[in-house]
Amino acid sequence: KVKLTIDGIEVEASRDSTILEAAKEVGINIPSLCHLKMEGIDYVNDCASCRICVVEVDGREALYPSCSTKVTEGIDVVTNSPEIIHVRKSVLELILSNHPKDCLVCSKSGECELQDLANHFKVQEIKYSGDISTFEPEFSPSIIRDMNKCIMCRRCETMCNKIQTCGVLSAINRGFEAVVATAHESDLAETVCTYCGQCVAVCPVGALHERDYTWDVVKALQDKSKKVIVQIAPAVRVAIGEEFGFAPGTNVEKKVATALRRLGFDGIFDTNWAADLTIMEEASEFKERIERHLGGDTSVPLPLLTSCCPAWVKFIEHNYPDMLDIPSTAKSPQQMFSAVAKNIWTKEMGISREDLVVVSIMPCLAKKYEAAREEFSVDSNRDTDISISTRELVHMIREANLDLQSLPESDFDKPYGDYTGAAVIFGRTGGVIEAATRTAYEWITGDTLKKVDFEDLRGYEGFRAATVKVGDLNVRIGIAHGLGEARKMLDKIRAGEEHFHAIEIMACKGGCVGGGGQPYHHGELSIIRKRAEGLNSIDTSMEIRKSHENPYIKALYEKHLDKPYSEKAHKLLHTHYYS
Ligand code: HC1
Ligand code: SF4
Repeated sequence: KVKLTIDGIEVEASRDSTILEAAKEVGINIPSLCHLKMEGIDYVNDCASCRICVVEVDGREALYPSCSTKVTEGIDVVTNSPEIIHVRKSVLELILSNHPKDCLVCSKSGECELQDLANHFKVQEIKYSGDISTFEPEFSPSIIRDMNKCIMCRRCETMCNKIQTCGVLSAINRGFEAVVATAHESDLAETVCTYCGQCVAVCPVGALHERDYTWDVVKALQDKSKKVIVQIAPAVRVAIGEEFGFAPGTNVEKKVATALRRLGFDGIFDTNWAADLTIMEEASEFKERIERHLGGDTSVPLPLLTSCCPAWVKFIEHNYPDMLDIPSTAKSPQQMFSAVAKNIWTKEMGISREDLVVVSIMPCLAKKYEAAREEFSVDSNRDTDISISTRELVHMIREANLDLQSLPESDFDKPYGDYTGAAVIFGRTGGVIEAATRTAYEWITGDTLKKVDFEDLRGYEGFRAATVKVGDLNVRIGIAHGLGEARKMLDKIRAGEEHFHAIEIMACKGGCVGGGGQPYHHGELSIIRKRAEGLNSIDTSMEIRKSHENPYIKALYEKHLDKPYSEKAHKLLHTHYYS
């Protein structure tokens, strides 16, 4: 520990902390635009590029960036002298001089950290006029990059290269030409970008944002010749409330159901229902693979990798083409739901697939890309027509003058609205594999589980492993969240240093609760954990907590698909991967 003073307050701080961190400990929040540290994970963006966080040390004339200057014994720090405030304001004015002045119509308006600071420092005129950067905005299926708004904070670069290890973004050029670009300045769609959206989640301004499809949903809802149904993902229900004054982790699904009904959807369904269906297929595949393996067939690929996260699917396709035999061929819940809706529900309703529009509400930006993958269309008619993020749904709800706080609760529609506890935990790290284990355990052993909670599979370690006893079998399970952690795991498996029977990978920290389409959490990992705990509470409150006991899933198999992993189930519910 070292002792120092900050703005006249005596502070004790650990030797390796920065001035910015030591000040925060005593309630002094030094502003910054580039600094971002996510507690508990190895994410620190401390390139000190914005210079907003400068402070005075021991009365010296030179100012120091507090985000990258370590505390030392006995120093006297001033964070708020009139000179420093003047410098901060000037830096802001300089940033704004090379920034579009379209705040009112910017996608990030109201959530932009630059806008907040300009307001905070009462910047009321743009002092410096003249040329500004002109870059063409770039559209991908999931993400829009508008580099005119980039302030070169480099958060996206750190996230993409160091945390997600995707290596898509890096800063090039100088002056007005300086920009964060992809290799050869190609479009994102031509790179190895996974659309995980984590760069969007940390961008402080409107340079990176989701491709917004809310207007397509509004148009579909107005088209009286179409039936429009909606599915909501597990992680949405414990995060969307944050935008309407609920604490993170509060389950507001029944209020969301009412909001969706008032928006005019013809069927309010739940991706959770399809998560139960996914488990029927994944657990069957796991049982088959492990039994064949134990029977001596070493050609059976192990481990089985759960297959719901489209960002890691793209990641493994680009980076581990030699390992494409390990993912389960089961489609993701989003795509299973839509395949059932377009192929079975339409028949029951007596309508054509062209007359049905399936909308998904996802915590994820990669789901937009997944929905657009060619294999999920029939004659250009997609299974999932439109995928929007949690944030986009917030906008739709507000535009329609609805407020979740005061809306009454209502239920999801049948038959695709009922789910089990196993389904809802899909939205947090370790949840998919825990759900699959509950079912696979009972199918392999023929016994009823006494305790469905597999505590050993829980936690927030980026890459963790546990051995679960399934009858006489010791099943080794690996879990990774965050693509950098996934890379560590896959490298070890490829090198023969780790052997698992089953693994789960989620591209985002915490799993889907930390998805790139969720309300911004500003690096607060505690918010992501509260959302995950919210899902766990829903699970424990449910009467049925195993996917194979969902009566609506059983009915689907009886009526339309014979049994799990049957030929009919394969045709409708399984997919393939491309190298
Ligand atoms: Fe997810 Fe999934 S859990 S991928 O994390 O398997 O997005 O929430 O919808 O499809 O169910 C996301 C969440 C989501 C799918 C499910
Ligand atoms: Fe990198 Fe993910 Fe952003 Fe793509 S979406 S640029 S992979 S952080």
